[in-house]
Amino acid sequence: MNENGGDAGASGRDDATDPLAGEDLYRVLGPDGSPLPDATVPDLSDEEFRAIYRDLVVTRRFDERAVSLQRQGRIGTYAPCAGQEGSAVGSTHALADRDLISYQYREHGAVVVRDLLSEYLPYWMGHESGTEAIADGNVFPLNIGIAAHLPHAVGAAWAFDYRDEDRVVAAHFGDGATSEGDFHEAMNFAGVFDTPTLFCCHNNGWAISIPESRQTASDTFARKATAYGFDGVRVDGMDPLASYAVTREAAERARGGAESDAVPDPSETDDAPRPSLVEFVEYRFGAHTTADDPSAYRDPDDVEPWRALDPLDRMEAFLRETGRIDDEGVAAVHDEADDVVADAIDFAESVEPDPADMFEHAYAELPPEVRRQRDELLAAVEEHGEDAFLREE
Ligand SMILES: Cc1ncc(C[n+]2csc(CCOP(=O)(O)OP(=O)(O)O)c2C)c(N)n1
Ligand SMILES: [Mg+2]
Repeated sequence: MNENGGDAGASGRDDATDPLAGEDLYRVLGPDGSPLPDATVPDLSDEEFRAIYRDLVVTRRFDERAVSLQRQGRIGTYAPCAGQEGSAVGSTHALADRDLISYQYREHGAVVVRDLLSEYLPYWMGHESGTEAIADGNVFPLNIGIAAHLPHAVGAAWAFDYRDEDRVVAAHFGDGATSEGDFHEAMNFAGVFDTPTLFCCHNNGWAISIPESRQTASDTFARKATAYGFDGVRVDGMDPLASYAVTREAAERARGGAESDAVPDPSETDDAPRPSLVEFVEYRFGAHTTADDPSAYRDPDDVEPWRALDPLDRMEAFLRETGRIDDEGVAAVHDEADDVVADAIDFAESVEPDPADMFEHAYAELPPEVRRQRDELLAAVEEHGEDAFLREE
């Protein structure tokens, strides 16, 4: 026991610096980035480990710049992800490029792994092209209507199965989304029809100002899978390697095999394809969105303990400790991240939107009333040019 009454963490660190100490969840790295004594480190090449770190750093840099761009009026409302990069990046590295990602609005790391930052950033500037382009990288447009994407994600997974395509769908959503009917309908359908779906629940403790304790009376979100007849697993979502291992295992199960023994699989039955629920336990360091002030509902001091689990620091420490990166390598990754994000911003700011785009993508054929509105807009642009959009003083 230490002076705070807790046992020292398995990493040798004091529990007081580990908000997940004592939690029953899957971990590879301790808070200080050292592999835990009994952990199985995923069998990846040096390049793959470094690529995970690089994507974490790019995602963090993107996040910092996006918040700054919003403050300058250069993008619209933005949902920061700092603190949650480990789960989005680690889980996406565990998928094949052909696998589909369907996400809420905070898992930007998945888009970074798919190398789609330039294509994606225009979305946050209000350009429809930002959602259209990422579809080419097997990423569904992000979804703000909470949980509404989950039945679609299950439908896509069912279609892959039906067509005998070896593809799975990783559907990301928050703890708050689990209170929506769509979540339950999607989980139920996936369980009954064995769709190759990975339900990735990002439990960051909050749904805007609603704490986890008011979201559910279940002791964990992972447990909810039991009611639908498949497995749920809890993982440290701020540990990129644990997030990788658990997603890898879930993807293999969804494909109808369970080759990896990295994560204990309580079912261990046959090789029938099965969906899974993965609860990534994590924390958002910043505001819900740039329109939110978290000090209205949480004590800023509550955030500090979670910074000890920063996924970037842990991955960097792991790479250093295992001789996979040095000061020079770390500096090079940061320089590259600065450049990648700066290029994405330059690209996004060069997009010249066509106002008529706002009528695209919702309907294959425009209903008469919407067509009339589009024609009116086009006529106004024709007559007044850009001035058609200026408000009269
Ligand atoms: C159907 C629906 N209801 C309410 C909202 C308003 N809303 C936006 S974000 C949010 C909280 C979602 O919390 P969670 O699923 O935990 O995701 P997080 O923001 O924490 O990543 C709510 C209620 C919405 N967008 N859609
Ligand atoms: Mg949440």
